[in-house]
Amino acid sequence: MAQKTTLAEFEAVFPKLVEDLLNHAKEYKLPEQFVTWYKASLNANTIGGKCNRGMSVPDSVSILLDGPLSEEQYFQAATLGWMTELLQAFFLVSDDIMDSSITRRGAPCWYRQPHVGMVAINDAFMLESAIYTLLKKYFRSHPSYIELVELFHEVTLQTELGQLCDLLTAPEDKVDLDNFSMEKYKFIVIYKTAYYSFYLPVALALHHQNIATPKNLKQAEDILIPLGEYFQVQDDYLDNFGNPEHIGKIGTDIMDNKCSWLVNKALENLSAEQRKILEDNYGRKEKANELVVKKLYDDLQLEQKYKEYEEERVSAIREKISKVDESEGLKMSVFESFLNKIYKRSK
Ligand code: DMA
Ligand code: MG
Ligand code: MG
Ligand code: MG
Repeated sequence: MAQKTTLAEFEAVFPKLVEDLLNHAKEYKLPEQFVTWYKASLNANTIGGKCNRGMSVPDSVSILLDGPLSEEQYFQAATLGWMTELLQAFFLVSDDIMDSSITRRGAPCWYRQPHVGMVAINDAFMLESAIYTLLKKYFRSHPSYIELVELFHEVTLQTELGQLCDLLTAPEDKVDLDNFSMEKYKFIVIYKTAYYSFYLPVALALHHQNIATPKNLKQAEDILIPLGEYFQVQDDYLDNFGNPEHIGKIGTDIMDNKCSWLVNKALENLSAEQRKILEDNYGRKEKANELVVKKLYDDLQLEQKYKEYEEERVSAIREKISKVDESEGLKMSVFESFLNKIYKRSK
């Protein structure tokens, strides 16, 4: 029987990894003051989230092995999980600067904390480097070492391509609703979110178990990309309809002129008059404009439309999961477990 990890168990691994990273920096004779800074950045930016991505690595490995993990297996799988969380930390620190966000995980975004400012950009790079330091330390002699390195590199590029499209579709100085479409939306979210959040943890688990065959990787991608797309639609829904205290961040998509799921859904359902209202108020920096758009979203019953979308997507994904071919060691429950973590999430 597979065993599910707990957040406490997973978080208990992190201090050892921080120690490894700091020791590595100390080998370069990094002065103590900067070691302290690196430590603060690692802890502030990597800890405190839900760790859905990270915990999915040990959870998936346990499902693949169909049994509880030994201490050594758990440490290895959790270390790979923490690398996905470091990648996430790197993206979030940068994303919050690019999106001019205010809060993250219930605290001011890292770049907005006292004495941090644009040092956050370099901190983001260091969070990324930490992945490769840990990979080398713990997986240098793993038969899939180079595949692991390449996987992180490729998924990073995919995410950056998604972020590029996300940003260029949302110019700060020019609102053009014709620029948005569900087709463009789909591309943006698959790249900026689905690969690193969903494909990566499962691909890591497959490599860890040496069963990352082309067929298994392809099956994983075919399910996890739509799952990741659904996850980002939830994120966009929560940006407007979620409770900031509960989700730990204040939504910025309307003011940021984002090609969000909600604005695309609105565009499918607008009267000419409502389109004019949207044009005049979307992507503006004033709270009053944002409120007009929020009101429009309510008038268009987007909350209801989101709920319909959710049910439709989830049944389609469940259908796909039921068709997984397990002959090369992959298991349907890897995907069921991941889906259950996010279905109807409110944060
Ligand atoms: C998230 O997009 C994508 C990445 C790569 C962090 P987002 O800006 O909607 O995320 P959030 O709502 O968490 O700022
Ligand atoms: Mg953001
Ligand atoms: Mg963003
Ligand atoms: Mg968002």
